[in-house]
Amino acid sequence: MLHEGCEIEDGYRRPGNDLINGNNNIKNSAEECCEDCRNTDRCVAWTLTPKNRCWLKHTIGEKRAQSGYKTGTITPTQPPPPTEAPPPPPKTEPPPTEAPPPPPKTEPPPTEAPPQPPPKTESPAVATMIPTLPPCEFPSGLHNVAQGRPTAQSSDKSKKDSGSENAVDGDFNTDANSGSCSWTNKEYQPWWTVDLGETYDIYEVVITNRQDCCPFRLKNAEIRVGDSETFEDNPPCGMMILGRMVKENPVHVRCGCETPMRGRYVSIQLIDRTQMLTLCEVEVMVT
Ligand SMILES: [Ca+2]
Repeated sequence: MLHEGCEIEDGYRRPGNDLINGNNNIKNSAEECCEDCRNTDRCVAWTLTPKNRCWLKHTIGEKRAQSGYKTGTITPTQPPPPTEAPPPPPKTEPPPTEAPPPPPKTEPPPTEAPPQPPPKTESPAVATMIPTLPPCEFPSGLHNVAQGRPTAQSSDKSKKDSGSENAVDGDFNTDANSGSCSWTNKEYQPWWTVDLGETYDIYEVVITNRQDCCPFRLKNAEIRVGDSETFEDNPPCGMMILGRMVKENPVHVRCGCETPMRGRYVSIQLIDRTQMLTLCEVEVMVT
């Protein structure tokens, strides 16, 4: 049923992991945006910007007041009952009044396939469930254009040499107390941005993470690239920095392989977390 379960929260937006980039998903109303979310697999929340950009999310972030924005979460509809249930066997005792709902399924049931005959030759490796990026050959001549450019961040950690400019000072020292790393206070969804001065074809962002302590604090970092000074309006570059990525140093986040992302502004933000954001060096690799 149209718009069922679409409760609109006017004057709010909702961060969260993007499923659909709103810059490429214009909707004329909050109802349409919500309906789009309901019709999109894995979508659990949506936000419509004042420019009618409909962002679909696969995680539900904390609601934040912002005028002109509309947001909502999706009320899951009950799965339809089986079309033809077999008649219950006669029982003397009455059936239970309400059966517990079935547990939510994250994956569709496997389709029935006939049993495979034993392979005659060596079978190929079984695909792993861990998402991995296919190999990528970047064009030659990639170079960093972030060094020395103007930066900003959500806050400067007090009593530390913590300025946002430390992340583009060309010093790759990984000790956060060395004065070579940007460092915010512990806060909800801290962010850092750099203005590259002009629009570039961006292939990769390389982050030198702190190594003196706590590299895991970079977990759930989302990078965005685009021409909007309001970084949240720019599309995400690659995947969020998750699990094992924070153990690597530097952390490479691919924005595009054959097709780069274009943008003047690059941002890094911790999503759905209250944490400090520390960046010892950020390189933005362009052709
Ligand atoms: Ca540095």
